[in-house]
Amino acid sequence: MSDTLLQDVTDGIAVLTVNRPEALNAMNVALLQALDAALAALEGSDVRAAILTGTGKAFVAGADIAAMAEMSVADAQAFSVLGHRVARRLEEASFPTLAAVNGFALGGGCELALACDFIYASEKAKLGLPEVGLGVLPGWGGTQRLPRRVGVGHARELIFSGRVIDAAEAQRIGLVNAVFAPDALLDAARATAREIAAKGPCAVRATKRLLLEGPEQALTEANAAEVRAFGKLFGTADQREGMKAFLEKRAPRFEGR
Ligand code: DAK
Repeated sequence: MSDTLLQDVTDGIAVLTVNRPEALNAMNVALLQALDAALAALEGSDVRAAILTGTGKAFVAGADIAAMAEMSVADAQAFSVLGHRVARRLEEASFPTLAAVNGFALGGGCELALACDFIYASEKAKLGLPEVGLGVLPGWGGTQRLPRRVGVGHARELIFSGRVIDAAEAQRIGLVNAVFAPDALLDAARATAREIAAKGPCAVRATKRLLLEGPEQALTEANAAEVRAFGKLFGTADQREGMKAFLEKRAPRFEGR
């Protein structure tokens, strides 16, 4: 783990904290590589939920503009590919990922939050995709994930204007699920992560995949995938334990297999 990315794993919940406050946690290549490696390492571990957050007054204030300013076309493409890979890791992780947006989540920072399964925000959060003001465009999936999250109308307005919105507005349009006092944000994220972690991991994992892949499929195909996934869970110890525990009126002890 690098100094600029802190990691804590407690009781099956990973908290990844971007820790480059002097640059408002702007993402450079080294930081993206550290996040990529950390997320890769969590796969296959017993982690059941992960929280992404930042140190100081920013979640992530975007891709590192100072680093990007000098990039060639080839460098920029490689940077975009790396950012996309990290976003995909958050989105396709075998456990739910939650962005705890503690402050600025701009540009690439907003895009990383959008790649998480859902977003909680502090009352101090500011979110937006201001790239067009820099003469570029959201390069880590923002043009695709923002409309899927908030609808095309809000996405077009935010991306074309580059406007930065506060937490209340972000909640109103469905970009963030809930808003908390700054001191309460991480506790709230952990509490939800604990709720998730207590559920059947095989079921949560299968559900995450259906939710991710379904919108790309025809409804009949997506429903057929749900039927297959539902049946498959009956081959897991989690399903037997979950139902047995209910019938025995006790809490289940899931093993994720
Ligand atoms: N990059 C680098 N440094 C940054 C930064 C960033 N995104 N954001 C802030 N910083 C640095 C500031 O330069 C300053 O450094 P020093 O001057 O102290 O050395 C320090 O963080 C503190 O920032 P401020 O002094 O500006 O703090 P304020 O509270 O006054 O203002 C702010 C906070 C968030 C409003 C302001 O810092 C700001 O506007 N930052 C830029 C936000 C932004 O535009 N973010 C989007 C970045 S563009 C692509 C790949 C990726 C992307 C696009 C294309 N391809 C390759 C296709 C993604 C692009 C982006 O994310």
